[in-house]
Amino acid sequence: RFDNITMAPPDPILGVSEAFKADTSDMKLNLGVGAYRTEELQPYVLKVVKKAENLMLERGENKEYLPIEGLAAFNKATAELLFGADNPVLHQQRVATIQGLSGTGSLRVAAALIERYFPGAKVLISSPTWGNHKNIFNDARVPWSEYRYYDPKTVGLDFDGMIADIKAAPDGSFVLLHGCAHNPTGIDPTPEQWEKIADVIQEKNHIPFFDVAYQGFASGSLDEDASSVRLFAARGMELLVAQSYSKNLGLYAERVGAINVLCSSADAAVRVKSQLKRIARPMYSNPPVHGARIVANVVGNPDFFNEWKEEMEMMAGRIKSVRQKLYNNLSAKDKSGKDWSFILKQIGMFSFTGLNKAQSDNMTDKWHVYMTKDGRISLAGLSAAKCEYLADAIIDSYHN
Ligand code: PLP
Ligand code: TYF
Repeated sequence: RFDNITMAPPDPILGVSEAFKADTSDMKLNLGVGAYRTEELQPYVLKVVKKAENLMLERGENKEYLPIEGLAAFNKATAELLFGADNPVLHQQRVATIQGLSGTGSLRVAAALIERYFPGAKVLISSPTWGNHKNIFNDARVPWSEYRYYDPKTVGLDFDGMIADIKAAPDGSFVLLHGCAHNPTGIDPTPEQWEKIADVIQEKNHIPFFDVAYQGFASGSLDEDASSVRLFAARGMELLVAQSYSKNLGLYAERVGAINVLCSSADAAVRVKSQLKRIARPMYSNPPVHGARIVANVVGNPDFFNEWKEEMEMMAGRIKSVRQKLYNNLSAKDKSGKDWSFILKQIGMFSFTGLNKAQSDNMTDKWHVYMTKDGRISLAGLSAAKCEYLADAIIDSYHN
């Protein structure tokens, strides 16, 4: 009976926010969850989102159910943002797109598709990766294994290890790739490395599976951040993409995202879409409308679209500026001669500091800096005013 159910462990990322709330220190700083904060460390609703919502309210749109595949205008907009509106794969109607419950829900539906139509196929995931990836594939009963990604010696990419592990996997595996701004390391392959990754995946008949949770947030440019996916698509490969609007439009709680399956023909795309709908129906029937309408309105209106891009650049720019400021403080204050330049090489919301678990515990226990125990800090939760304090905390934790 229910009495026999044991306690589940807390989420290693979202659990950090719970611990932060309970801390009464004035110095406390939440660098756990990847959520954008203003310089005042407050949550931020994009101005363009408020404008779109006002417009929606004025229009008095209804709350009828969406179809299983979601809002048509959203699905069109999201595939165009990802592939580029003039990409031949769209004109050829080779992409099956359905709206999903943000990045997580989209990954889960894609995982169910793999489980159903590729029985026994393995998903290769990077080591390390976003903590929820393993949960998603475990729950979908999709076997997975890890490929090398992070090299602690260089605090950079273990490119040779990555390639070797992708080569060693059984032919026809799925390779989960972070489209841009790898979570948690902030380390992305270079364009030349992406080409080599595509070579090996093609050679091995693997299927790339992109998780795109930060489009526009890494470089500040939507197109540049989609270049990895577009490079694979241009090679004529089939691929899967899960998209999220949590970060780039700040729609975290609205749960808006999409599953895209690039197929080899328009006919296959129609069939795949019918099966995606079949998977979604008994899971949640149909997705929520509000966030999808916001995306469709923002992308569909040139003024709004430009405003969105400006706000994304502003957010990405603020993160870059605290990244630089943190580096400056670390370099100036640390007398050990340690090279901190890896911090500047990382991109996106996060920085992988290289702090181990005991050092990360020191950050929290002594300095009230909340972060995940793998040494990741969310720079989106850091203000310019707190950079010096954070540098002191990191240096103290490193050398103790
Ligand atoms: N994938 C990665 C790599 C992430 O960092 C996140 C978190 O933002 C997600 C997927 C999905 O998040 P959400 O379900 O909020 O879209
Ligand atoms: O890695 C992060 O911080 C974000 C947010 O279960 C997040 O991706 C974290 C945990 C989670 C869902 C989202």
